[in-house]
Amino acid sequence: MNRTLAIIKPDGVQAGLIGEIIKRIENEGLRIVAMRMDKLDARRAEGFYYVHRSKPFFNSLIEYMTSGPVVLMVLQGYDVINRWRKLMGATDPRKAEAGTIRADMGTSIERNVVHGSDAPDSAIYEINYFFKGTDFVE
Ligand code: 3AN
Repeated sequence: MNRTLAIIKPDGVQAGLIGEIIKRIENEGLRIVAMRMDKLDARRAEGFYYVHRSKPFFNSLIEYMTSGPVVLMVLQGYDVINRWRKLMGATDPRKAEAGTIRADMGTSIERNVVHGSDAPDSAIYEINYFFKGTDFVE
């Protein structure tokens, strides 16, 4: 699996960080093979974060993820899941390594600017959740 789902979350779009984040993706040598802006409603956000449905932060997470537009992207490249997660940094911006997107731009463990699939099976689920075959360029 050499593809992963990346999301620029509502706080990132709101703060005008789309360009900076895409620049970091391109500088890393990852290719964007599908991309669109979207505004998630609760049903779609809940389905996407299904694995977190019983967590105490679930309702707040859904409220945040539906609070404004997002940028959905499929990234492609060798070892892309790990490379994108390394660019993002740890979930909690305070614990994220210096120079990562979350350390530089995140404001809390919830409002952490970006999403990336964490494993090959979740990448397949997440990519298919938002994109269909004809959305991809080669
Ligand atoms: P990651 O996005 O680093 O893979 P996950 O999958 O554990 O992290 O969490 C999904 C999203 O849920 C995070 N990006 C964040 O917005 C939110 N989140 C995770 N943990 C917490 C928490 N303890 N409190 C509030 N929100 C959280």
